[in-house]
Amino acid sequence: MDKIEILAALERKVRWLATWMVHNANHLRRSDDGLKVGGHQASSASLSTIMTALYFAALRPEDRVAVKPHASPNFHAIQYLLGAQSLDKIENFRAFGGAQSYPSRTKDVDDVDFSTGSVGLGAAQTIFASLAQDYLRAKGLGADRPEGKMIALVGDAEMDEGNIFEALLEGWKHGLRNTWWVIDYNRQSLDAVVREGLWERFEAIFRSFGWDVVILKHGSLQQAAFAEPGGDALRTWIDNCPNQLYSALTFQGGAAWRKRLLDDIGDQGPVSKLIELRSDAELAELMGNLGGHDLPSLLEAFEAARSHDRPVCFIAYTIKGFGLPLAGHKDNHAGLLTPAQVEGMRAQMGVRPGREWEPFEGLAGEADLRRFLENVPFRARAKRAASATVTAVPAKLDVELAREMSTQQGFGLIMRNIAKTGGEFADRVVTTSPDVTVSTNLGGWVNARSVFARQNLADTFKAERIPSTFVWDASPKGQHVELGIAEMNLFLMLSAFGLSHAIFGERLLPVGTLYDPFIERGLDALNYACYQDARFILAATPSGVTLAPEGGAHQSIATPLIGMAQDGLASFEPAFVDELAAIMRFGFDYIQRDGRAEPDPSTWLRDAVGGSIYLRLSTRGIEQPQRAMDEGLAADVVNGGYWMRRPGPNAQLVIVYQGAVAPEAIAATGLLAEDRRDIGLLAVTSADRLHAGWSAALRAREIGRPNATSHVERVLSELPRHCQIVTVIDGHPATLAWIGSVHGHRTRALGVEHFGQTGTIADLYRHFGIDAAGIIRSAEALFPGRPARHLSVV
Ligand SMILES: Cc1ncc(C[n+]2csc(CCOP(=O)(O)OP(=O)(O)O)c2C)c(N)n1
Ligand SMILES: [Mg+2]
Repeated sequence: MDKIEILAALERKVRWLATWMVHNANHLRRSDDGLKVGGHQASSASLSTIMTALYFAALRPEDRVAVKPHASPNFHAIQYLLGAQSLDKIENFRAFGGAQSYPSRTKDVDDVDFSTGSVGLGAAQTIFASLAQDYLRAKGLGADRPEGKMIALVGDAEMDEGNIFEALLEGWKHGLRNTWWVIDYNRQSLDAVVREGLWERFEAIFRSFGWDVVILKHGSLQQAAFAEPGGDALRTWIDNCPNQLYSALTFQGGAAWRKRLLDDIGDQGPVSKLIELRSDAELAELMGNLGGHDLPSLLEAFEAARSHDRPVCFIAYTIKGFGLPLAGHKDNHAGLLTPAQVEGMRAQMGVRPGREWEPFEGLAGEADLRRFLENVPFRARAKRAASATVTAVPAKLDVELAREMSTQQGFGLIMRNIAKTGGEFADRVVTTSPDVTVSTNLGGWVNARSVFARQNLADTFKAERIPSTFVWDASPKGQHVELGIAEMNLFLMLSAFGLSHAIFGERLLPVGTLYDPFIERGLDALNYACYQDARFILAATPSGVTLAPEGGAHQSIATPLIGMAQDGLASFEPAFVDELAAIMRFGFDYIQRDGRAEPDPSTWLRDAVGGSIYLRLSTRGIEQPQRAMDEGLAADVVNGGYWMRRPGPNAQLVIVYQGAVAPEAIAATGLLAEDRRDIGLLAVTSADRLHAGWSAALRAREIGRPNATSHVERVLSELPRHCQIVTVIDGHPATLAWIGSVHGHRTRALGVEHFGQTGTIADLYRHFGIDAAGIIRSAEALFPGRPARHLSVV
């Protein structure tokens, strides 16, 4: 068998296995509960040829692929044939513990490079992965590994996602290399058939961003037919055929093709012979032989693109549902083959009942196929997944404390000091920001470590000796990647750089900054970054209403809840800079952990596993406490909270605060203490971690570990029964409202619930009732009849 014959056999096998996988999941395994999940048989089949050409021939082990989410069945089938996926997993496709419906780095076992599912993100991630590869090369890191291609298999309707265009523009700015996007141009989306002539838009877009564009429209069968007498007429007919009609005729098959072609061009001389020479089946094969289903064309195109490093967009014409009875039908996205149709396909594929999963069932030349599979270049390296050693983090991060300062200021100083201290740790840090580098206080770091670019770019202002606080020299040595404003790109960048250890085998410690409210702009990309276990520190500032007069429109309310709810992200909101230094020290270590250990018995947090870090910071300057940050306090800060003022044995009231409202909480506590001597003040640095530990400990006790206790349970354990709690945050009050449930204390939760009011911080805190007077008012409402004596003071 020659290579093309072998690949053709493998393509049929991939198509069969993918179809059977979905059929098994829907009709056989789940027959008892009647649950039918979307088909994806059509979406998979559309890419079966392209993925066969890639995985079994064109890919090299160093290449990385973002697979179109709905082609997941193909992916698992291919990995199964390559010996990297188990039968058990694909038999349980989409079931608990089985292969995932969309390829997942963290949930699948078969060598997924990028998790996809939310369309648009996988494609864009390849651009930033490519940038990460260039960044490492520029630093001489990982130079012993060959450069890989970062490849995305992209649906044509997926191209509607705006984040794709943001990423293309960013890629262009950074001189993108080694990136291939293969657009699965099946001219169908989920609902319908796409607009005519979309490929021309795609071509123009990619060319304008500096990409090569390769259009794979006609396969080799079609090209041969075009060379026959009458071939020109056929070609013209195909090129002018509307997408809807092509799809409909594909669905109807050979006889319909014949009728339509003869009706339309049958009177045009030799072309009728060209048509008549072919049987219905041959005619259907010819008309379905689009570039994306033609192995020789695909291999040639991929090989040609391997010879240079320019980014390439392949627009590959395909048929959604290729080779399946639902091919081309506009409703086929969630369509499933009926059991009868699967039986028809089984017969066509020569698969005997009970042998559906056997790799070589129904294929001739098993020995050739086996040999071929053993020598597939993609599998040449046994383990494609990489890992990197942990970069040691200094025992303490230095920061000069002023009497009054903000956490954003502290962040800038800590970063600048890391830059100055130097060493391996500082060298592995890479920062990035979507055009808010200066306004989030990264300027000091950038001045010390400079901006990254593959070529040297001088800062003209500096060269012209024009005084400026910031130096924007760029060079391959630079450690700051400056991005355009698109926040989606920030999170994609953190995702790609935050997977450097796992993808390129080199540790990077990415730190990204943005304005807190704009987390919401990039939230899906943040979610996917965490989902694929990328590791980074996110510093979001300013936050809450603390930007005050400047920014009614820049306020963030929901972000503390996002921080709590986002899996894989430990969120912190320190009030003071010494707390921030302790948290960042922990954070740089935490983002490098990948243990699978038991939860920490003192907090019930999964700290050995690690994750990413979110710091919600503020521009509000507040008076700093004069204290030593000893180990005990630092541990409490990292665990999520500590007593700023320990409650007495008869405490009737405890005030709990998180973040920049510390001065208000402290003032209210002081005033209330006149009458309520046992009052306590709890400083919360991470509602997220307190809550996570608490629910983990609850679960542990419920399943028979009676001694499991979390940090917050311990901290609040001394409160007498009758004690009541007022919580306060410059953010949504629900962030801390749960705290009363820990031991059953009545709680009033204060915070911000409305967006966009401008004013000074004092105006706004008063307006939302989170100033000292507001806290006291709420405390008094809990104890009617005992007004605080000094209320008039505030
Ligand atoms: C962000 C996001 N929005 C919506 C969806 C739901 N969805 C899944 S596939 C799809 C259409 C995809 O069409 P296309 O990219 O052309 O792929 P094809 O199905 O043709 O293979 C949609 C809307 C999704 N997965 N992600
Ligand atoms: Mg499509």
